[in-house]
Parts: sequence; structure tokens; C-alpha cells
Amino acid sequence: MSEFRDIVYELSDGVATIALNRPQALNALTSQALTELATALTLSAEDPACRVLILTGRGRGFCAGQDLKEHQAQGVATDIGEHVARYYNPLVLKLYHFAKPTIAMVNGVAAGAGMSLALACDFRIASQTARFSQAFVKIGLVPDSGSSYFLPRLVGVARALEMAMLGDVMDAATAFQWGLVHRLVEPETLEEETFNWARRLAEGPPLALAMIKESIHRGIDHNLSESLEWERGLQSAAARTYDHQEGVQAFLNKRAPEFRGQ
Ligand code: T3D
Repeated sequence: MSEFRDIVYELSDGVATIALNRPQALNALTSQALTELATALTLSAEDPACRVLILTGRGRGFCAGQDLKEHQAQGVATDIGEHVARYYNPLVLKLYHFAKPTIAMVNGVAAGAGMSLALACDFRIASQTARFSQAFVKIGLVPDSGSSYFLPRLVGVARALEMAMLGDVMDAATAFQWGLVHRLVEPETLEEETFNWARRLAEGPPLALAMIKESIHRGIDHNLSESLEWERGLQSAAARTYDHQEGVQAFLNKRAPEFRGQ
């Protein structure tokens, strides 16, 4: 159960859900929300009962990025670079390197750093009511929280530049067509579809899933020789796990495997 104010944290069936919970502001991120989000990420990362993480928002928004009213209230005292370094960058690194599968369940608008958080997840399952905006440019800022890294890798340089330079709000169908989201579903079935996906991942071999994520991430940034060597090392480790033996036995005995993360 949740002990937070601006997020809700729940865990069931191996699936942890972090829901941003400031619906009146489309879940815009205050310092409090960012701090709680980081705490919940650590909690789920360290809890062996959590095998998959879902990030979502309450109400009609996923996340509208930085809470611009909080900055205004603080006046000129806010050094945005310092704020990014203190809150956003560690959060995005934590999410990207999270050693379990992560799913952004995009229920509504994802703008600015809110879109960046969705991009930092492994999967995005979006409701037809979802929208995406690189809103930074609309307020004279530049993409942050990893958008400049994730976006061109997902949609290519030309489309990334279009989104970042125009800041238009993109509908869910276009986001799906551009490859920003993995599945596009009716709003009524978003939770069910996402949890079905999450439960499938939660039944997978946790150590192998963590290594798969690591190797795919490295594959993007390294050449073939380096990737082959990295794969070899990970495969060697994966082959020594209980779960590998269990997977092989399950196949040979024509039954479903029961992976333990050992
Ligand atoms: O500070 C740093 O560390 C730098 C980091 C920067 C990272 C960033 O994220 S910069 C980008 C910040 N986000 C934005 O610029 C997005 C601003 N919001 C919008 O453009 C629109 O709200 C949306 C396109 C997201 C959605 O539009 P719409 O028409 O569906 O909703 P709305 O009516 O604009 O918003 C509904 C309410 O949410 C409204 O409150 P009200 O008037 O009913 O009391 C609105 O003010 C509030 N809201 C929406 N976004 C934010 C927000 N309140 C505070 N901060 C927001 N970002």
C-alpha cells in the first residue's frame, strides 16, 4: 500500500505500479512528486517480490512534465540546470537501468519531462486518449530528462527534430504509427492489457530479463565486436542459473517453467 502523497505505489502478482497522483495538474512533477518517485523506484528495485514495474498517471493525464507553477512560485530562485541535475537526471538513469522490465501505461497526455519518463521505460502501452508532446520548445527550453537520447533512437533524427522543434501535441494513433508506443488500446482495456503484458513478463526468468535489457542497451552504443563479447559474458552467466536448467527441463517435459530468479 502507498505511504506517499503525490504518487500511489502498489504491488500485486509480482507487478509494482507507480501512479503519479496529481490529476488536477495532469500529474505535473513537483519536487515532492519527483522525490517520491525516486523513493518508489528504489523500493521496487530492491523488492524481490517486484518483477515488473508499471509507471502511469491518475486522472486524464499521464504526466505534463515539470510543474511550471511550482517554479513560478519559487521565482528567480530556481536554477533549472541544478534542478535537472538534482531531480531529473538521477531519476531517468534509475529508470533506464532498472534491472526489471518497465512499462509506461500511458493513459493520457505525456508532455515535456513526462514524455521523457515514458520514453525511458522499456515498453509503452497507450490508450487511444494518450497524447505526446515535446513541450519544452513551447516555453523556450530544450528537450531534457533523456528525450534527446531516446527520441531519435525510437523515431529517427528527422521525426525527433520535428517533435522537438515544433512541440506539437501528437495523437496516440500517430505515436503508434511512428513507433513511439508498442500497443494502442481502447481506454477501457488499457489496465487489463497492460497488466496482462506485465504478468507475462513477471513469469519470465528475472535474471535473463535483466541481462537481455543490459545487452540491448549496450548493443545500441557499441560496435559488433564489443557486443559479441558482451553477449558471450552474459550468456555464460545466464547458462549458470537455476532458471536456465528449469527452462530446459520444462521444455523437455512439455510443461510451463517456474522461474525463480536464481
Ligand atoms: O524545471 C526543470 O527542472 C526543467 C525541467 C523541465 C522539464 C519539463 O517538463 S519542461 C515542460 C513542462 N511542461 C509543459 O510545458 C506542458 C504544459 N502543459 C501543456 O502544454 C498542456 O497542459 C498539455 C498539452 C499538457 C495538456 O493540455 P490540456 O488542454 O489537455 O490541459 P490544460 O487545460 O492545459 O491543463 C489542465 C490543468 O493542468 C490546468 O490547470 P487549471 O487551469 O485547470 O487549474 C493546467 O494549468 C495544469 N497543468 C498542465 N500542465 C502543467 C499544469 N500545471 C503545472 N505545470 C504543468 N506542466
